[in-house]
Amino acid sequence: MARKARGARGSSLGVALVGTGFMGRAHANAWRQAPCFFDLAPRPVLQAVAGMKAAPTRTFAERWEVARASTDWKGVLRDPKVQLVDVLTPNHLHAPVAIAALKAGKHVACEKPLAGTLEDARAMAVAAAAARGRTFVWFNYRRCPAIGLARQLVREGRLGTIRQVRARYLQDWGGAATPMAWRFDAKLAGSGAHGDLNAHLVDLVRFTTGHEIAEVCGAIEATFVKSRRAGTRTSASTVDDATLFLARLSNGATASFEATRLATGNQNASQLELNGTKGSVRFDFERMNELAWWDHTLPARERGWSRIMCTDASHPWVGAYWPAAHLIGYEHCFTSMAADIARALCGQTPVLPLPDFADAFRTQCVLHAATVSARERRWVKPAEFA
Ligand code: SOE
Repeated sequence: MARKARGARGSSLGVALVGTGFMGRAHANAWRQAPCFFDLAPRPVLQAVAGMKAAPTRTFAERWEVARASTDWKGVLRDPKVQLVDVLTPNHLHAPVAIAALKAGKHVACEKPLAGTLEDARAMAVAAAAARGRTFVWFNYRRCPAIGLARQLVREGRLGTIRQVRARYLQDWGGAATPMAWRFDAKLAGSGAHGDLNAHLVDLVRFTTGHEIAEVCGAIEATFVKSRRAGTRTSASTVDDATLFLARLSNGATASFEATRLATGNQNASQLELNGTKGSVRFDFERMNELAWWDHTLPARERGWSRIMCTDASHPWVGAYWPAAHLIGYEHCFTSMAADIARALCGQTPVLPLPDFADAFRTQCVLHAATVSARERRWVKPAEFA
């Protein structure tokens, strides 16, 4: 049953960040920018940030104008000025922080993947179902205008029936030269490229096509770099560098997924292609302002790929930013998401649907099914784990 959002206090939405790394900066920027570009009442206000070490957390708070810095995230959850807790920690801490925040009556926005493991993700989904607060998961690429347009075209029937989907997320992390970090430790991250990058792809396929992933097969995972420099020592790198799998969608379409951190020559190539009976679309994050569109209903002599600049005010979120063809970037996806979360919390409809813990748990079941498929070499239905 849908629960009514509790909204925010007065005219501001107090936000606490838990985490100060790359995502800490991306989110601090988003919460600050959102009310500048979008008409938001209540306005998000950064009330607190919790980090591991006092001095860098204080520096973070000064730079991003956060009211209070703390090394005690539990204390931050007790702060009455905080209505929403934004969880930006390594993956193994998503569950304890998010569940405690929900129990404290807060709304929670959590970085993707929902968790490092299926068990943690399930506990988060269960806690969310019982909580008064709303939940959100930062699948930020849903908020690329080109992805939004792809979803709209699919829903308007312009692609006809989706028959094939190709999803690839290719990064190059520099192989063994890259030192040890939490993202290479299975105890902290859960998985490597799979949870980090396939999580985005699975979410994007579900979001754009509107179909669930019914079955997974043919999965393969590989760890090529098995140890990394950690200061003067070496440490075992225990996550996958690449994971690939095949799938069948709930409408019978076929899909392929590939996530890798070792694709030399590719930096942040998150790519999606949907082929339907009436048309196709292609997206590549490295050219994020564009959507390629093939209209198969045209006479054969007129068919060809067209490049749509998704920078018109008629494209999702774009009207809030710059005039046509004045490009937007990575950070705008986060800003648009912060604005949509603020809207959702005061009972307004976000521009396009936001993922919550229940939704992200379905994505986590697909990731888990792929891991089981790779390890047991068999077809697996994600619904088995739901
Ligand atoms: C690193 O692989 C990373 O920052 C991911 O964690 C993000 O989710 C992705 O958007 C960009 O790459």
